[in-house]
Amino acid sequence: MSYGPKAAERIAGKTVFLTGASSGIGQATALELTEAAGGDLRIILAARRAERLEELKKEIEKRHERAEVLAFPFDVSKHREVAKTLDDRLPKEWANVDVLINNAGLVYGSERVGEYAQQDIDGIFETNVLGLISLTQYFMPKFRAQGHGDIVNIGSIAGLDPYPNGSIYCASKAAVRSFTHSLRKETLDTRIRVMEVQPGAVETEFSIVRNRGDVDKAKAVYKGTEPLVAEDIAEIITFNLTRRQNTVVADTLVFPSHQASAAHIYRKPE
Ligand code: NDP
Ligand code: 8X3
Repeated sequence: MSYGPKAAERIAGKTVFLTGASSGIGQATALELTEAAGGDLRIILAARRAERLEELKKEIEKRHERAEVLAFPFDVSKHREVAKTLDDRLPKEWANVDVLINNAGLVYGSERVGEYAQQDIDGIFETNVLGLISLTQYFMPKFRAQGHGDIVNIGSIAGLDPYPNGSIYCASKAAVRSFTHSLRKETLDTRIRVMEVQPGAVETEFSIVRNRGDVDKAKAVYKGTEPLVAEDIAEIITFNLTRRQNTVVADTLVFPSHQASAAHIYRKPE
């Protein structure tokens, strides 16, 4: 896919820190961004599942001899430890990051308020909100010092259009939205670009995690619909990151063509 004549040179040589790289949108973004840079990219793949990261690292290196890839097993939900983990474990030669993609995120269950397990509420907020904030806190002073940096936060239609039985996840994505756009307003006097991408329905492992490993239930969510695939969002993230320095694609709401809001999804009758 071509992102325009200058896209490759705009991303080439950059160092990217990408969370949620072991699956779905993150995995697809790692592949798409490296491709867009013609392989001239340094990318840190962060997620909890180390084997998946190693597999993706091998795949990228097989496709692009020039690419430099660091598999970085990392639990973003341990938000109080983020700064220490990165200081201790991120090799010096990987410390100068140009692009932070806060993509890791999840939801457990579809409960009503009053029925949520505290552990699930904590897990959702620690991953989607507190982890994202801690990573951003960690990189912002570095971005300010180096005079540039791109941050892409993955929000959701759920952050704009809350729905029943999704209160905790919706609230977490509304928090991502507020945090992202406050930060953007704080950086207007810098060359730091802050962007939010808000997908609608994308078929990934997200639904399996939401349905606590029940694959049939996860698949049923998309019955009669044609959801987006991870690569669709990876293309949007890559497009946004390969615009001219003075261009900030601050907000991107992306649906499959038959979806208009969280609840308005056309389903083909059986
Ligand atoms: P996947 O379940 O396929 O991927 C989620 C990724 O997040 C995995 O790589 C997972 O890795 C990582 N992750 C989860 N918890 C942690 C953690 N504690 N520390 C580090 N990494 C973690 O789902 P998607 O690709 O769909 O989700 C990506 C983002 O897109 C999420 O923020 C999600 O909220 C958002 N989104 C998804 C939509 C959809 O319909 N799919 C729609 C709108 C937004 P691991 O388990 O190895 O740690
Ligand atoms: C995931 C999309 O609508 O299931 O963010 O919440 S939705």
